[in-house]
Amino acid sequence: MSDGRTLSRNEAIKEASNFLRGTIAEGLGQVVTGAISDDDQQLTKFHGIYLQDDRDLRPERAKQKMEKAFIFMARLRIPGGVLAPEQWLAMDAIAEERANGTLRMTTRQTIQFHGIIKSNLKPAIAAINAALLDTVAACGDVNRNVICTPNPYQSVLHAEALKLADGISAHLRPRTGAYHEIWIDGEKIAGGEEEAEDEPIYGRTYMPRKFKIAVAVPPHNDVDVFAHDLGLIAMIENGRIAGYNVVVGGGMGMTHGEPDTYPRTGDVIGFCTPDQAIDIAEKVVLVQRDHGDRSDRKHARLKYTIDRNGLDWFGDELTARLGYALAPARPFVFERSGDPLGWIKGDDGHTHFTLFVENGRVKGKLRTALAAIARVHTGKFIITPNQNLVIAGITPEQEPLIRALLEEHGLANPSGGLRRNAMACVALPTCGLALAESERYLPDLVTALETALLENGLAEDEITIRMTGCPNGCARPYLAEIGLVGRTPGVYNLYLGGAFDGARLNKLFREDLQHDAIVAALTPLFAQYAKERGAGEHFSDFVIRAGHIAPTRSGRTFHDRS
Ligand code: SRM
Ligand code: SF4
Repeated sequence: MSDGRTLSRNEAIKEASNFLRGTIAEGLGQVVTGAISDDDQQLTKFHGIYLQDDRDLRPERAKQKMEKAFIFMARLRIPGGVLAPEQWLAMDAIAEERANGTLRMTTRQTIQFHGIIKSNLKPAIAAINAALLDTVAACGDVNRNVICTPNPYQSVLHAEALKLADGISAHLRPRTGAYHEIWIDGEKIAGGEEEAEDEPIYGRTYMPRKFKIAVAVPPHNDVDVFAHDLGLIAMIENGRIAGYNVVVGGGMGMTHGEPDTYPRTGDVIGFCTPDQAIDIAEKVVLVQRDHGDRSDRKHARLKYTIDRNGLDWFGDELTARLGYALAPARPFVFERSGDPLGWIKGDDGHTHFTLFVENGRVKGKLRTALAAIARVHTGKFIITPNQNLVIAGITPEQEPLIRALLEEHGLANPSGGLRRNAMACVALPTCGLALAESERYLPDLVTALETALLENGLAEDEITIRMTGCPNGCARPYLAEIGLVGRTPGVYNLYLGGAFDGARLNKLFREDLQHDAIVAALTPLFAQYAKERGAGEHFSDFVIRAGHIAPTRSGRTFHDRS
């Protein structure tokens, strides 16, 4: 869809790229610079790779008239976040040998490596390939890592949901041979799908913009299903997945000062049987491929395609491509977003431990501890969509050993309901789009807020808080009860009223706050909440009931402040 308007520059880059090759291979060989060309920077995203620079070093490098401290970020594709312990160990080694010594678990259940210098990039990707993993389509205008309620070992229902996530991921994976040609020198990944020099689903210019899919298993909305272009909510009836409710048109990103950009919660449009789900994913992708805005990347996501044309139009387009209509949506209840932390027992008698990892950053002692567990663990490591880690499938025989290792390394979930539900995006120093700190600041802000919570007897209350360094929404801040979005260094907008179950967006409460002002704005609300809340009433529902903020009922009314 371009309506005669000029296509965006990225469309030309994709078209001319020969299925995502561009001049990446040549650029990697150029030793005079740590960077690659502008056009290739757009193309490497489809291979899961970003050119970044260490922004902490920018002033000093500029003073010395040196080129920026260029580094690459590489993001894995791990549908459902499931890794074998050996794969974890392999990633741990890559972090040490080829990146900045950290593993960064993301809000889409995968791992990012930061700080890879150019000469380390190919060896890093080759090592990822050797561990039977890849970075294909982890970024770029394609279907991204498919996320799924973590822990397929919890029950057969969870396992079935993961199978669907895997199936969708494989079905929508780009078919170009460019990835293996460039990074693995033509070698094919063991067990990988056949490559073909055609893109039967995407075509030469792929999607207008990124596309995201999540599979949820109620009562946990731990994937934030309403934040996705396409969400599938498992409908459990008589102990089995009878099918999935289909949700379309969710997304988070917006731009400060541009009200025609906004976060949006997806709409539930119907129900499908399990065997229809992959077909539905493909056809939703095709509608967006053909009707998404290819002129203005700020309006190119499915949420805008739907708001521009209407939900009925979208339903008709989908039905026409499917050749059948979706059944009416079925009732469902979500109890919460985020991760329930700690120990649970699965249906098969195995136990699972969900460990809180502050902002998903695995480094130092935590890295050492997790590697020690990976060396003896016989189950899986599962990254959650909330940057945490499940040590899953622990046998009764192994449980004492894993418990001992957790204790020996001091790995326990933190006290504090706010901290346990806190999430921050990466932001500085690697993210080129960051306007303010996020990962490096949120822990301190939570500490400051904990004082007010403790004074009001709310220390262990579960309240969600999410921060991002810019309005793109990478930690899904607009679905948090307390959302903080960076404006400029040290300055944030404060959003309130996002539902605890992730079904309602929040709304702007105060603009341009610095640290003390954020604490000052929230402290009286905590005090009033402690005194006046109803039984079981969440903080966000309370601030709406008490009249502090209006509820946001749709993406289009997100910016209305009445
Ligand atoms: Fe994101 C761009 C990090 C999840 C919306 N995101 C970026 C980039 C690549 C910056 C860039 O384009 O130069 C960030 C890299 C920072 C760094 O140094 O690592 C980045 N996004 C992240 C991660 C690592 C945040 C985290 O702390 O975990 C998440 C990686 C997910 C993954 O593994 O695939 C991450 N990003 C998200 C999410 C949440 C989600 O997908 O559930 C969103 C909001 C949902 C959505 O897409 O609507 C999100 N990221 C964006 C956007 C805005 C998109 C939009 O429609 O407006 C951008 C900017 C862009 O695409 O132009 C962006
Ligand atoms: Fe970077 Fe903004 Fe995403 Fe944070 S929200 S990682 S600052 S793009």
